[in-house]
Amino acid sequence: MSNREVADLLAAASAAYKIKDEQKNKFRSIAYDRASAAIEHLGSEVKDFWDDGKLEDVPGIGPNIAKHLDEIFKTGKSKHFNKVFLGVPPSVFEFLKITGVGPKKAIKLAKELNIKSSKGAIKRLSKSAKSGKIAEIERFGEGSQKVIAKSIKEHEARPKERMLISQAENIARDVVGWVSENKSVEKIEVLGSLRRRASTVGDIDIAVATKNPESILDHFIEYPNKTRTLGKGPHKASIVLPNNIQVDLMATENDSFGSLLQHFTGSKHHNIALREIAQKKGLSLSEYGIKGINNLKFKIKNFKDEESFYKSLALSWIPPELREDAGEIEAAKANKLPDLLKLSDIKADLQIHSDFDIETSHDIGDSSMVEIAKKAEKLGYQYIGFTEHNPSQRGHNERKVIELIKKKREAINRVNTKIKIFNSMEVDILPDGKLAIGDKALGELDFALVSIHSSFAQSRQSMTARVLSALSHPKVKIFAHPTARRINKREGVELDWTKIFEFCRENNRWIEINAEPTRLDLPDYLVREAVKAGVTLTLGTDSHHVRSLENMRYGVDVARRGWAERKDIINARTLVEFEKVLKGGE
Ligand code: DGT
Ligand code: CA
Ligand code: CA
Ligand code: ZN
Repeated sequence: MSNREVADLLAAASAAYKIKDEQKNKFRSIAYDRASAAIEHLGSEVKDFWDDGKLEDVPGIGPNIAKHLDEIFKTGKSKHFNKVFLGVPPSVFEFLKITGVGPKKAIKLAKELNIKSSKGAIKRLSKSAKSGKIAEIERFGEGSQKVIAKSIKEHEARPKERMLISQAENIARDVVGWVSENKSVEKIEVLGSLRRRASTVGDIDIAVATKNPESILDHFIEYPNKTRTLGKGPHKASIVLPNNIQVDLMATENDSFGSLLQHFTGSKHHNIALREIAQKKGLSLSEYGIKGINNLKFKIKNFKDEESFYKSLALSWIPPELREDAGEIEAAKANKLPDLLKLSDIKADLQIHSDFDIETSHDIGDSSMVEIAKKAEKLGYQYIGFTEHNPSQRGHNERKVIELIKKKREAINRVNTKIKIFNSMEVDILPDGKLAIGDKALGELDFALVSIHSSFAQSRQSMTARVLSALSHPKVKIFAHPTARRINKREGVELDWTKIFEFCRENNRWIEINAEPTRLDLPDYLVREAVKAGVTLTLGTDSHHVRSLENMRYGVDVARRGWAERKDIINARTLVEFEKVLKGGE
C-alpha cells in the first residue's frame, strides 16, 4: 500500500466518523485527519516503518491507528475499518474528492439523489447538477449546484497520471514562449512543483510580473494549443491542454512579485509551516504579502524578491528543491541549510550505453563511442564509463564474454579524446543474487554496475539478500537504478534500505541516481535517507543516445531534493580522486 492509499483510507475513516456522529466522534476524526496528513506528507514509505516495527514513530500515528494499520499491512484487511465504513454508501468517498464537498454534503447528496455505488458516482452527480436536481435538495440551492458543477468539471479535467518532469518542462517552455510575446511581461517564472524540481508534476504554474495583468491573461487564454479555458479572474487564469494538462497563470505588479513567487512555488506544506511561524509573530501570509492579523493599520508588506520575504521571517533563503517541510525551515532558522550539489560539480557520467555490439539480450545504444566522448568533452567532463549490458547468457561462455570485453577495450583505446574512458558494464543481478557474467570476466572490467532487470516481485527479505550478494563482488562498485521503478508504469522493488545503505557505506559501494526522466531512481526521499546514512552516490544518465547525456540535470535535481552535497557524489570528484577511490584508497 502506498502512502497515498493509506492517507486516503484514514481520511475516509475520518469522514465516516463525522457522518455517523460528528459530536461524539470529534476527537477521533481529528486524530484520523492528522494521521492522514502526516502520512501524505511523509518523506519515506509508511510501509517501511511498519516493516521495521516502527509505525508509532511516524508523528501523528498513535497506538490505536498503528494497531489498525498493522492489521491491514499484515492481512490486507481490517475489521476495524470495515466497521467504520459500514452503513456509509461508497459513493460518499467519491463525492469527497470534489473540492468543496465535505462529509455532510456528501452523505446528503448520496441519500437525496439515491446514488449509492462508487462506480460512476461522479458522472451521476454531474447529471444531477445539469438537470437541476441538486438545487432542489434542502440547503443546497442554485448557488451550491453551480459550485459543485464547476468543481466536477475541474475534477474531471485532472490528468490521471502526473507528468514526467521532462514533459512538464517542455510544455512550460512553450507556454512561457507564447506568453512572453506580450510586451507587458516584465518577468516570467515557472513555479509549483516544477520549480521545486519534483520528479513528477501535476499541473504547471506560471507567474508574470506586469503592470497590465488583464492584457497578459487575455493573451494567455489564446494559447494556440489549448483545448479549453477553465477560468479567468483579474489576476489568475487556467487553461487545459491536450491530455487534460492544466496550466495556471498568475499575474501581479512587480513590487509584490516576490510574495507571489514564494506562495505559488509551495509546497503547500512548506507554506503552511511558514504561516504558523508568521502567526506566532502576529502576522498573516498570502500570495500578496505579509500583514498584521489584528492590526488594521499595519499595511500589507510586499516583497520584491524571495530573499526579503524569508528574511522578514528570520530565515535564510531556502532553495525551492528543499521546500517540502522536511526540516528545511528549522535548518534555515539555524543557518544550517546544506550546500547543495550543482550541475557544474559533475565531472563524469557513469552510466552510458554506446552502440558497441556487446551481443547482449538487452538493448544497445544508438550513438558511437566517438560521438559520446566528444559530447562528454563539451559537457566539461573528465571521465566517463561505457556500461553496455552484459552479453546474453545464452551462447556466451566465459571465454567469449572475456573476448568481447577485450574487444571493447580496444575500441575504447581507439577513441581519440582528452577524457578518460572506463571499460565498465551493466551486469544483471540474477534472481538468486548471482551475476550474469563470471568472476574472470568481471576481472577484465575497470568496475561493474549491477542492476535488477527481472523477478521484481520477490519479498523484501529475499530481494535484500539478492542485492547484497550481488554487491559483494569486489569489482562491483555501483548499484544502478536501485528500485527499478518506471514512473507511472512500475512500482519499485522492496528492499531493506537500512541494510543496503549500511553495506554500501562500509564497503565503498555507490548507489546510483539514475537521471533518466522515466526512472529518477534512487527516488529523492531515499536519496535523503542515503545521505543521512553516509552513503556515497553516483549520477548516471543511462544514455542510449548521445543527446541523453544532457539529462544529467534531472539527476542533479533529485540529488538536491535529497539534500545531497558535492562530497556525497562520487562523480563530482576529479579523475585523480576517483581513481584513488576505485583502487581502494579513500
Ligand atoms: P503539483 O501541481 O501537484 O505537482 O504540485 P504543486 O506544488 O505545483 O501544487 P499546485 O499546483 O496545486 O499549487 C502550487 C502552489 O500553490 C503550491 O505548491 C503551494 C500553493 N498552494 C496551492 N494551494 C494551497 C493551499 O491550499 N494552501 C497554501 N498555503 N498554499 C497553496
Ligand atoms: Ca502545480
Ligand atoms: Ca496549479
Ligand atoms: Zn538498466
